[in-house]
Amino acid sequence: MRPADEAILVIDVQNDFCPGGALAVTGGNEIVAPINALVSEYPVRVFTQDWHPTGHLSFASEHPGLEPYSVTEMPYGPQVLWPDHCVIGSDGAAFHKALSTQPADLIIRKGFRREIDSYSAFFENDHQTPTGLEGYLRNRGVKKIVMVGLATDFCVNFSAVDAANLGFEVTVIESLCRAIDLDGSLDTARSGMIEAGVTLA
Ligand code: VGL
Ligand code: ZN
Repeated sequence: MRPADEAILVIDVQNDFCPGGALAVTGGNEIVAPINALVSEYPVRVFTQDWHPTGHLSFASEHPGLEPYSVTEMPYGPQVLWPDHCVIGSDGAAFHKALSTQPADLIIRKGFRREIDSYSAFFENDHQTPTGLEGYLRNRGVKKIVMVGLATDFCVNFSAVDAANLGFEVTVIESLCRAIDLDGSLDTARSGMIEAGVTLA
């Protein structure tokens, strides 16, 4: 078992981000078995779930004339418009069926307000509204966080940068993540994470 101040954060390993899903990430399913094995080594285990109401404003379908994967301006800044995905209660929002979720201490859901997206497990996309995860981890004495999951360049990236800025020591295990890679977004994400002091392993 790893030391008591180390947590693993398993990000958005959900059907819609795996092959066959609404916002499929290539190879998303390949990381499930090795993540299951790694989780058991950590004393603190948190999983996240992207969890949107129908009609979420990150869905291109709510913006007539705009296509999925285009970018629009929201009150909180630029927002990529996605295919409808991870709708609350849908099969797409469920965890991949081979992911062992029983070991999770906490499952945190994000993106549940129609007007604002939340890539990060720590703050919504206004970079101000907290999800509560920071308090949970601090209360449990966590200092170091290892992150795995989907997608490297969106939810993993935003979570890692926020956690580093909050003062946690963060490692992203890239081999246990998969990326969407829109217009070079993976390279941008990698540079941003490195700049924030995240270790890419
Ligand atoms: C994600 C796009 C939209 C992610 C979530 O989990 O990386 N990406 N919602
Ligand atoms: Zn989403």
